Amino acid sequence: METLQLRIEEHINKLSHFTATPGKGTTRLTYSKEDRLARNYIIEKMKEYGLAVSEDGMGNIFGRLEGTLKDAPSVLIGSHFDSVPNGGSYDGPAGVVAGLEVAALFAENQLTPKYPLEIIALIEEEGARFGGGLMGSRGMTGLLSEDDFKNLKDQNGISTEEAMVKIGLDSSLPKKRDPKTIKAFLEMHIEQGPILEEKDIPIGVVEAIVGLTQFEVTVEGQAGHAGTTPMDRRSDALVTAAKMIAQFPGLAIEEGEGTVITTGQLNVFPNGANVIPKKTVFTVDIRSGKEEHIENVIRKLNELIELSSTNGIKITAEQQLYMQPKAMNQEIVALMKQISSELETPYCSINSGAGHDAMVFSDVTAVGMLFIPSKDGLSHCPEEWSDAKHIANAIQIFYETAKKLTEASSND
Ligand code: HGY
Ligand code: MN
Ligand code: MN
Repeated sequence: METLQLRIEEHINKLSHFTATPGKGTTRLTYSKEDRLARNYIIEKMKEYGLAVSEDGMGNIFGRLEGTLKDAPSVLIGSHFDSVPNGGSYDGPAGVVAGLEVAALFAENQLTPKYPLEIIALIEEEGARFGGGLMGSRGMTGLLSEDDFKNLKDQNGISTEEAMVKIGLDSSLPKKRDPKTIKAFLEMHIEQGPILEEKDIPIGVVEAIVGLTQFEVTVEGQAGHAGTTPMDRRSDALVTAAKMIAQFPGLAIEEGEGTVITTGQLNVFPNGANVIPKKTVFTVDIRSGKEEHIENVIRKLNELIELSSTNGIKITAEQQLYMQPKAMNQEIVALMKQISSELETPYCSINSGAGHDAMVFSDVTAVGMLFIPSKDGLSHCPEEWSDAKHIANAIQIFYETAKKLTEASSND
């Protein structure tokens, strides 16, 4: 197997060890000790590949290859390196590895870019620790303000800044980045669905990313004794939540056109087998290719909240994230399709049902995204797997794309 694929497998394998749940998938929460171990590895590789390393005030990692043009905007290539709980080894890290290996190819071929090349490893894309998600890119583009960042706390009440200090990060560093310093952002990601594998096509050129919103809903009732409280005298927060959640799939199916809705998190308080639940907190994740469908489902969710707030039950909903559907930059899409053809790598156009940092950066710069096949279409689970040869395909396409976008030339 060629050395590039071996290096890719080595990177993925090494990063997959930095997990809080060994043997049960990747659990790498932002600013955890597993974050620190993965960060050390990424920084070590950036330095090995000749990049100048820096971190910003949220802990995003940048590996920079200086360009010959003074004060020129950079071409960024990368993805995130946090994970969902018990997730896979490729969601995020595959894109960071792709960036690292493009930098390695620049070094191997002694290329000097006119526009700087920056490899980027982003934090808290999944939102598994602080909620919402896309935190690293939203902080860089100003979509997440300094105050909002500081006010974020995890489920144990630990703030972002406290957690950063614990792993030696400096939250006083700048967070928002001047959009004029970015020329383009390229992200490679696993498809996380079945399309490319079923079509047996190694590369998906992403045309658009669905819009998405996330809510945290809190249902408050009255705790009580499971044995002595008559059924007609209860304000049961879990029964109310369950009745609401059972109706969510119908809202998305009614909306149609690929609209989806998911409750991934549900916490019960005080969570005693013989205690009527006083409070439940659950998440609602709504996505669609068209914004009108998202807005319709939000309206129906609010109507359901209204209807369910009876018999001593109080319900509040906090919107943690709202992103409109985003189209990728058509010039970069066309360039990557042309390069794929020149490299004789089959490709197809594809849309993303998953959210990505690329959708945030598309507000401020030209963005391009490539997908590679996911085995059995699985992701966000330990079974997640992609072939190193597919990652190598994407690296070759990004390498040629980055050469053009940075106007690199060989200095031999
Ligand atoms: O939820 C998503 O679409 C992504 O995995 N953060
Ligand atoms: Mn993910
Ligand atoms: Mn991801």
